[in-house]
Amino acid sequence: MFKKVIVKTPGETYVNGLTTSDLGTPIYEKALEQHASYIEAMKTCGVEVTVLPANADFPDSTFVEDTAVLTPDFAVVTNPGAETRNGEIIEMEPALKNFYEKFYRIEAPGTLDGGDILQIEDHFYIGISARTNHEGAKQLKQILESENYKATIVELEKFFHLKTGVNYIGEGTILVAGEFIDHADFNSYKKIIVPPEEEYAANCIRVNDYVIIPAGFPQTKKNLEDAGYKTLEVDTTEFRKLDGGLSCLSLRF
Ligand code: CIR
Repeated sequence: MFKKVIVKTPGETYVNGLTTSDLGTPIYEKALEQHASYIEAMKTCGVEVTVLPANADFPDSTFVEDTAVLTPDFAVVTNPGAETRNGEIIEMEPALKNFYEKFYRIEAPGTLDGGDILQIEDHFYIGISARTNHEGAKQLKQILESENYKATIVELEKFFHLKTGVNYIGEGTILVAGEFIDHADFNSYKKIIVPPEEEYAANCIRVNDYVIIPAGFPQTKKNLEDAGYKTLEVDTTEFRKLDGGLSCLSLRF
């Protein structure tokens, strides 16, 4: 069960954020509307939402997931791999101090984005990507193992972040796409396969009784509902334009 989430309002510089997509420039007003719908969906799931104010100095800072890895007992402040995003942690750490006493930090030369960290019960999977390097992954693995969690490092081939392609939706089940469908590290889990034309929908989040899914992916919605999950759709077109998905927009704990 999650009780709380932290989100951050997109700033007016959001439209200048990083992207690898060719989907065009986000429309700021629409991003604000979609962000508000995301907060409403979270409230429907029964969590208390802390909304941090926008910071126009960091265009990508609405993607708060990348700044921390949270467990019930401690927080790990990451060291985000994109230079223009690295300073986002300076604002996040004081915000987390309202909820946590015990902190760890990923230190340079280690880099790590929260989007590369997938928790499945007491087992964390740490993706090596363009943002998370081996040193950052090694540091996080050591922290987690010292706290009695399991940790496995996973090399990414194509996906942007680990959770771009694989997410845990509870009951021993993962939602999985592309290179992770037959990946040895995930073979022990039940799988709901996301078809190639809906690959973006692999980034769904289970929040208490619901799976929040991006709007416009009917096959994945059906597959989830057929498997017994209750879904809530949120429109994310303006976040997708900057490589962002549903998980990126919150820290859940
Ligand atoms: C970036 O390139 O960092 C942002 N435009 C997107 C971050 C997405 N975050 C995530 O998947 N956790």
